[in-house]
Amino acid sequence: MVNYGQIVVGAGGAGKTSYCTAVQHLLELQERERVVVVNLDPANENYEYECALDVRDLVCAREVQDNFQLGPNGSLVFCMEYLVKNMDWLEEGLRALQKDDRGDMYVVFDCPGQIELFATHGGFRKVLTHLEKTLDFRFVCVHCVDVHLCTDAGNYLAAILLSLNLMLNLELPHVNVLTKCDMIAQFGDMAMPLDYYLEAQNLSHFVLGLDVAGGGGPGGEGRRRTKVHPKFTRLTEGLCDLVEDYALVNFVPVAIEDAKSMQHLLRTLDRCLGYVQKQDKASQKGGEDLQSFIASLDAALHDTGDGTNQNWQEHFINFKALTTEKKREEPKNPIN
Ligand SMILES: Nc1nc2c(ncn2[C@@H]2O[C@H](COP(=O)(O)OP(=O)(O)OP(=O)(O)O)[C@@H](O)[C@H]2O)c(=O)[nH]1
Ligand SMILES: [Mg+2]
Repeated sequence: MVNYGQIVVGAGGAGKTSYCTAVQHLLELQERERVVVVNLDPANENYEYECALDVRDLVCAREVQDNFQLGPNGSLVFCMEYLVKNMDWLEEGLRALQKDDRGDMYVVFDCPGQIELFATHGGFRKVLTHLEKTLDFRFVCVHCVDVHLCTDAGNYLAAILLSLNLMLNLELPHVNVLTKCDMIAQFGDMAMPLDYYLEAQNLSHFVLGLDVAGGGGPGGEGRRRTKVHPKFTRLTEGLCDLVEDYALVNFVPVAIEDAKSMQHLLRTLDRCLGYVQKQDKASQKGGEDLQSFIASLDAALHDTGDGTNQNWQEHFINFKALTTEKKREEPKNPIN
């Protein structure tokens, strides 16, 4: 039996917890085999998903902070090291979940936003290796990046470098996700079309043509050429070349309320995990409705080709307009 796991990481506030809620919702709608969400963030006190296993039952960041007089970051490092020492707790918890149901498990792991825990700290990789060995897990890393970072060339390059760092440290199949793409309509005219940011190619011209030292605001206003030291320019050029030469980084756009973008991402993750959905559940009661639901999502992906050559920017702008329209239509004080 193989178990499948999404390791959802990303900087603080990138949208990891919201993504976990959305993915649980969509996968349950699709009646996918035994989807569970596990909270691995010892500081996570607000989540809307149904949590099957919570690391805070083992170690809680708030208590660590109070008991050991540590700051918020130090307490998270402590919690991670505590988890590494007690990885049997996680293994047993997952094993217990497995016993409830005989099928394969599909687990979404909601991780802390302190990205150093994954980018430089080696402990988490040990936990993953342990689960791979004992519970036959196949993992994929879902790296969430707030789309807002695209409004600043320097931040965008930093996100790409962080992605490479995570690939090196976690050694997992890796998918970068641009989150909150419904917000791009609010950024006005971005310096480049969304597709450019998704592909992460031909970077030098963009990054060096703009203010790499920061200051570029949404919509491009405030962007300016600043005089930077030639050494800094060469370093930036070198980093851009590195990213382009290896072509390891690209992004998948997502807005959690947009089923089409979520389905597109899930298809990508399925390919990385080697996941094939069993048909038996779907063919039971309600199977036809379910199949047509999935088919309609897939059809939406395929309406302009293979689902990857779409104009996502336009799609998200239309999506935003549609949801705003819908909200306006809803009565402010509904009378029951
Ligand atoms: N518009 C929009 N907002 C989103 C989306 N995804 C997340 N958000 C918002 O982004 C904010 C942060 O989301 P979280 O899910 O808490 O982010 P996180 O990465 O788990 O944050 P930490 O756990 O604190 O690191 C929340 O206000 C969410 O409502 C999205 O697709 N669209
Ligand atoms: Mg979170």
